[in-house]
Amino acid sequence: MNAPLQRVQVIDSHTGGEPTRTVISGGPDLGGGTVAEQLVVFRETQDAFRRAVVNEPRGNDVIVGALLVPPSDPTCTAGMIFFNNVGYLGMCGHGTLGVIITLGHLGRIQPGPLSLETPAGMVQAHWEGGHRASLTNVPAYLKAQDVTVEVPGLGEVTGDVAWGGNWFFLVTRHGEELSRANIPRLLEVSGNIRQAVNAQGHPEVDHVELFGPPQSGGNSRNFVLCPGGAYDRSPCGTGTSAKLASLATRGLLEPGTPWVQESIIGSTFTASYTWLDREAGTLLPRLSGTAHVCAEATLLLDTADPFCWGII
Ligand code: PYC
Repeated sequence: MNAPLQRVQVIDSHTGGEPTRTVISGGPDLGGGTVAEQLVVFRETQDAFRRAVVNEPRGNDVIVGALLVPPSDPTCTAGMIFFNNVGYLGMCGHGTLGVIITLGHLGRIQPGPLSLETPAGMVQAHWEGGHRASLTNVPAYLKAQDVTVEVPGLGEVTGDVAWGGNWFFLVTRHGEELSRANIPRLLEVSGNIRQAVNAQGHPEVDHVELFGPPQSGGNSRNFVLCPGGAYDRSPCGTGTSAKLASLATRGLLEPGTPWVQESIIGSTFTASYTWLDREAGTLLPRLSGTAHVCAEATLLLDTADPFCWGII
């Protein structure tokens, strides 16, 4: 007799074009504890589930998964573990906005404030009702300013290493045009930059963010290379937070002043910050953006399927 199918209920949303697949039931029991502890169990014992949800044939390289888990802090509405085609994210800004809009769609939250627990820490958020939500991210900071690396085919490239919930290398002077037509070239260039940054003293960096002039009335346009080789269709919440850390530390943006970050496809996040500890250079980024639900689905996991656990 065939083994019964495992049914996994998901809601797909997109935040400024960047997809989030939220697992609302049928996921693994990770045994409780903090969300950081549950991530360890997920990674060590249930990694096949990650692949089954976001990799082909059910998913693709762009989708970020969000597993809802019990929070350890009773004041939190939910815990969230974000994952992608190659692993796990400490935090995800677009994903958090997607989860909030999904929870609203399910009737599990009312407009107003809510707290969410992630492996990188607590996130305070606010659902406006409808499609707009905002969040105060985990603390961001600039780790290393003006790091110069030698990139094969490009020469010397200088950027900042910053944390915004994930690690970023932020580059303003790169000589590339930030347009959709140029995306294949931007993927190649940013991939080469990441390799050079990793090899030259910063193995933690897994996202590369290129900046250019605004094209839709914002302050700046970006292109963000994600860990699994896809580019972020949204302006990247953690990347925008890292950018705020860079601007704030350089004295280029005052606390509370809005910074409108455009993505490579023209979607926007509005961001600002307050200092958490000015001496230590840590700040609290606040981000606001819109997300839309676009599918309710049941994934079927059939262990007789040779690609049940995703194409690696
Ligand atoms: O919005 O933080 C973000 C994010 C990280 C990777 C893709 N999006």
